[in-house]
Amino acid sequence: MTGTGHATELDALYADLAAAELRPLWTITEQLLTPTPRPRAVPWLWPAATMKPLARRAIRLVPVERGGERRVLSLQNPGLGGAPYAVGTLWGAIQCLGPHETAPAHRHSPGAIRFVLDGEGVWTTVDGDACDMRPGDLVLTPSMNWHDHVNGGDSEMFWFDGLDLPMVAALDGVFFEEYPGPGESQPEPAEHNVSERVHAAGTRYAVGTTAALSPRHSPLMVYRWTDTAAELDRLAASSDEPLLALEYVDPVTGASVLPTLACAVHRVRAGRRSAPVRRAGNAVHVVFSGHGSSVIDGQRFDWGPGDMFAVPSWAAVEHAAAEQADLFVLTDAPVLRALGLEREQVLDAPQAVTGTFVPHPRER
Ligand code: 1HN
Repeated sequence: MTGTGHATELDALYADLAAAELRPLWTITEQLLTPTPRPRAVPWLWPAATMKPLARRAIRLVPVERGGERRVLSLQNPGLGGAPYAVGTLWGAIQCLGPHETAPAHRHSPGAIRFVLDGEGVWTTVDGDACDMRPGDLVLTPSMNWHDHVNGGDSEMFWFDGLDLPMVAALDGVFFEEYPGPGESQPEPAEHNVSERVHAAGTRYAVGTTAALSPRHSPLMVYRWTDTAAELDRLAASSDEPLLALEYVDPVTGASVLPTLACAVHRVRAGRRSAPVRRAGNAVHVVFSGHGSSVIDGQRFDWGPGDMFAVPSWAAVEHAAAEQADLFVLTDAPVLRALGLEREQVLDAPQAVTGTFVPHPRER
């Protein structure tokens, strides 16, 4: 009798708690305090063979205009319940501009990076500095810097966009403004690539992923692939590691390129396999060159140039390539480091492969 009375009273308590918008922790402790991170985002790969034909159709059918602002196809991780994010903390996308198109100038509190995939003729003007974009270049558009993209050439251009938008949105810190003009884009300056002329002599690369922290962004807005490749070659000459990791850094402070985002290139050496590692924090990888495969939490992902893949927090990841491969890697590492949340675990044996990722059907 007491039992039933107690049960009835307990049911009433839960009903009254719910009605009062109160939630008892003891019923949800295990889902909140997981032993290790349990990201909702899943390991996923978006093949270039799927994305590029769709981007070309969008070039044909959808003009770039004020309001829509950009022709951008976001990587929408199927684990995130319809949020247009590659992983919980990072926006990733393919952006394209057709010949002689312009994407209008605007600025916003989320910071962004561009990693150029292919084409030629586009420059991004960042607070008045026109930065020419060529394949393999990294271009920064930091928080609240005006930016527009101008295709002054006759070819299509494709690049990867990475933003800290999900983090800024989670902090309820999103601000956005259209460029007040005159005109929809910033005036083209007589001289391009000014930040490069001033800052490109400094040290722009750091080995590994241990850049300093800074609340400021790098004053250098463009990191050239020719310089990145030369630095990778130098590193390769003095290291026997299967994976060479180079982080792009602020040439003045040695910090990550943006306060919220770290950018790196990982070169997987021909015929080598990297050690499996787990890291707290999310990552998006963009294949710049080479073919290979990555094992992410036991699943094999085969990749080639232009493919993009998501590595959610604490997923075990290792890369292998028959030929030399260069991967551009975007992470939220500076935020985790700033908050003392950085963690890494190197596994001592290669993962058992339990399946192979099959992407959605390709365009024909
Ligand atoms: C943005 O401003 C750009 O300027 C690209 O190219 C992608 C994704 C979300 C919000 C703003 C750009 C974006 C974006």
